[in-house]
Amino acid sequence: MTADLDAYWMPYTANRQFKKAPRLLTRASGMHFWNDEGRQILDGVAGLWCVNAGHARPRIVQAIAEQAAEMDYAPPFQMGHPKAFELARRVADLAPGDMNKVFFTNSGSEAVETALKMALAYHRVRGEGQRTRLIGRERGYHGVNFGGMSVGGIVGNRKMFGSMLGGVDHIRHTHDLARNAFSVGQPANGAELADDLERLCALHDPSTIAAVIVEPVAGSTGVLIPPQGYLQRLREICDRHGILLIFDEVITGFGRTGNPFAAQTFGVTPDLMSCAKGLTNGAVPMGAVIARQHVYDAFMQGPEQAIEFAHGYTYSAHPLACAAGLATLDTYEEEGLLTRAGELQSYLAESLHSLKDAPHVIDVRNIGLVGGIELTPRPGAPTARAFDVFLDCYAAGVMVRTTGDTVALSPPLIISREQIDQIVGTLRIAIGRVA
Ligand code: PXG
Ligand code: PLP
Repeated sequence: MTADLDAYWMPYTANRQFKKAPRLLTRASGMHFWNDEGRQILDGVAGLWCVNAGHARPRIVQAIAEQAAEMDYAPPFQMGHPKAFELARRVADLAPGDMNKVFFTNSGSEAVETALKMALAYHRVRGEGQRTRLIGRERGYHGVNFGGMSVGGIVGNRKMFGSMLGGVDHIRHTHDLARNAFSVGQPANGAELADDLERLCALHDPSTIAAVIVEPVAGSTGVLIPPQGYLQRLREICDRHGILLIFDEVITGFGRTGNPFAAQTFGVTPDLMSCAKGLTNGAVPMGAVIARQHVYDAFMQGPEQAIEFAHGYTYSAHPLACAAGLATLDTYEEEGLLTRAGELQSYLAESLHSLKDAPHVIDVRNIGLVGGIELTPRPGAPTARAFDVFLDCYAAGVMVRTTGDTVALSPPLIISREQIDQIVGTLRIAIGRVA
């Protein structure tokens, strides 16, 4: 097949380089993709952190097909359909504590925008409308829309796009190679970095701060695992000052760290959580914000005919997405996938940390079924070495992902031990081969 590649402006892609040597995927099943030459590729990244149950699971495929025939679309404003309520219930039942209200979006980016707007409106309906400031973290990734980009902290995603949202500030990131390199699981050092939020409280006054948003495990920036005690300390500071805590669980949600949500893995309950990706196993775009009861309750006042939260998307709770979500949660439950990362975590850790002595490797990080291998940048050409590792692995039939000079792994939760060996073995050869 020689497709005309010209018209498609590809997202987050080196378009000219790609179109000279395209990598076209044409089929997927279980743990594998196949490309346009019929070559099989082991998926080490669950597509893009989303296909947690593996590809083209029959139950999910069938649910989508049946729903498309039964009711393709239903308007979500002032109307409902049964599967939206059922999926919200099922998601709420997986979430920790009293996080039991679910607002649907169509992506992680939209979930983030929704959570930030909920936080601002929450304070306003409670008579604290002066809390307008949003706090993110350096190196954070919260999608690509204006709010998420503004609270995000990856310079390459920000620098081209003007002044962004006003009234945003950032706490320090937690990456600390000097103290924490090659930590297995959560690093021991760095809980005190959460105190950086106190610095911003002192600078701006806490009464001006609406919310703090962090990824429990930062994925996009290169897999940063929270230091022991760090998230607890962030929660305490938020509580002390009446600030809402938002966990962006777009990659950590739905089993990635060994529990339905990372909030449960780390024992810290936020006020709002954004999620997406694994919610529908990546099969139909969908995201969600999960809110604690007190957040929802704050909105439920005033006249009953009034719309409480002036926000929503044409495709919120889309029937195909809801059908895919329900079939996905059934699949996770039947196969015990939401806790499987916990069972495989030590196997993955041991396998990954064996790369410690490979050339260029300056750190190995892991939690659940997430791995990060950080390489020394090639002098004068940051990111090039890791990208060459990616290309080498792809040629050898394994798909990994790179961001900066870190190779990231996040395989489907159905992965076998042999397939972990295959990924790490392929990586070892690739890392040895690149200059
Ligand atoms: N928040 C977090 C924490 C994410 O990881 C988003 C929001 C945005 O979701 P959508 O569905 O709008 O893309 C994400 C997405 C990578 C990578 O290389 C990760 C994401 C997206 C693209 C690349 O790790 N995560
Ligand atoms: N732009 C215009 C002109 C619209 O009419 C709408 C929705 O009605 C949107 C943007 C938002 O689209 P969506 O609800 O799919 O996010």
